[in-house]
Amino acid sequence: MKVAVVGATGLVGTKMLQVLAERNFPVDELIPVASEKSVGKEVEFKGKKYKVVSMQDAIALKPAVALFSAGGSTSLEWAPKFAEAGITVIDNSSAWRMDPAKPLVVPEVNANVLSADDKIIANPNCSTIQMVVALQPLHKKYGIKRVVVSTYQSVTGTGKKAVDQLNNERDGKEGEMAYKYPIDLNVIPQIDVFLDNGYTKEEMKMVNETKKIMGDDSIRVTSTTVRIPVVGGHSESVNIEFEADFDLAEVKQLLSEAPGIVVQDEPSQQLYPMPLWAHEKDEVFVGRIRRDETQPNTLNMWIVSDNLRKGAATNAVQIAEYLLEKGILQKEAELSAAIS
Ligand code: 11C
Repeated sequence: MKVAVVGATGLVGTKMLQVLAERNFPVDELIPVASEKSVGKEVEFKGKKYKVVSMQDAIALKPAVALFSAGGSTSLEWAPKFAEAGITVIDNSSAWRMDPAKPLVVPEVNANVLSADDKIIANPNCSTIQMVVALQPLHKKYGIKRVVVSTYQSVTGTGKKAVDQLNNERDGKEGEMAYKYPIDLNVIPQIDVFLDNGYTKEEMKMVNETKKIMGDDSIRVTSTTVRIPVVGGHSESVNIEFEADFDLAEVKQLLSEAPGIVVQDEPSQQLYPMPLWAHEKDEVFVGRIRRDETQPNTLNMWIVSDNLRKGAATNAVQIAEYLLEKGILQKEAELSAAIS
């Protein structure tokens, strides 16, 4: 099948190519797409070189699916054009996430909302994805009332410019600043811009996207999102209040049996999730699972995942895999082959 990756030269786009190859997604022809200044450059996929093409050329090539990671404004402009041409778009930007007519999907949680009619499917924010994967099995069993989350987010969430800033600071070199402040040897309690309510956009994404993905507006979420000088993944300290009481051993059991989760929780061995270990892995790692002793029915845990993989590329590819498994993408591929 023909697969387009829009934003193929960026950090997430590059990871999408890597994940498509690793998971053996059936790509017969790759169509790498990027901004005009990258058209003609080459990207490598499974040992073959492919030339980067423009948006318009990509549509004319009629891929069955296009994985977009090219920013919100590009998505707003181009995703509908791809969709009108019958191409299923899986979009990693925030452009369509809260559109009630577009599904926002984490396959372990709500793949069931997808249907053949969905031509633009939104991939959630990285810090939301890893949290809902871990919340879902517990919500099903005990009912979540309220979540208090604080994040410790990798600079890779900002993009290459931020990774360069961190490396330059470590090497004592001058360079472009992705952040207003130094990030090495620092912690910045701001991710994305501030909104009128005093929260950042990243914090409100965690609040609103969680409710939409979990299909439950009654879940109350409050969030503080923080950037730290790390590259391997995002970490989250999460405090969860349930409707019903829980058994701690059962919580650990539910998490360890849930899809996409690895429990790393052995205090006696000092075993807990860390970005150092989560880096380049597809799973969501959960540890430090313990009762909040200050109020009933409340749990604390620590969640870590590679934000470029499960938080972006892997989740997008898993959505494509689900569509393939359900026979939705094959039909589209056959249709576009018949048209061209
Ligand atoms: C960060 N979570 O770590 C952001 C990056 O809405 O997809 C992803 C932004 C998004 O900075």
